[in-house]
Amino acid sequence: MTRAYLGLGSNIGDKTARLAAAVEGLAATPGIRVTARSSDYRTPPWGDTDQDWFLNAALGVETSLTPHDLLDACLTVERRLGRVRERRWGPRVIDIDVLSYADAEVSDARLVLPHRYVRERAFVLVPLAEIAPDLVIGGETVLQALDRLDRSGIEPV
Ligand code: PH2
Ligand code: MG
Ligand code: MG
Repeated sequence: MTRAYLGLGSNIGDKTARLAAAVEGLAATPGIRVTARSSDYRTPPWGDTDQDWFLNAALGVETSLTPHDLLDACLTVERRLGRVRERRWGPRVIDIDVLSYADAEVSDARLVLPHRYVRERAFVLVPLAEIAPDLVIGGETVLQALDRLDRSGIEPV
């Protein structure tokens, strides 16, 4: 079993229900055991700021899946919850990103691990810091990376 971390986000419709359903869907997937779940955080939209606020959360999982199979499991749950891929960084009913997978370094057309932007985004690191403050990503801990970021407007709900 390998420890991995996932980032969840939603900014359309019933965000709380979407995150809960995503956690349930992941937990019901063979080869994935959810071992930690952060609170849900209300976060200002990042990147494309002309959209509704997001609800974000982080999960710790133990998995027997490969990194790419874990990604596919996340995409399957997204699709089941009605995700339609539209504009990059735009609104979405559910987004499930693989943030890290043990010490794996992956970089191909489908998957980059650790996640390309994990250390630059407070909406990812604030929830992650709740469940894994000392997790090392890119040579620094989650808390160290978070120290550099503006976390204003991010509140647990
Ligand atoms: N996801 C994005 C783009 N912007 N902003 C917040 N606050 N939370 C997100 O999950 C998010 C975002 C694309 O994945
Ligand atoms: Mg995604
Ligand atoms: Mg994302």
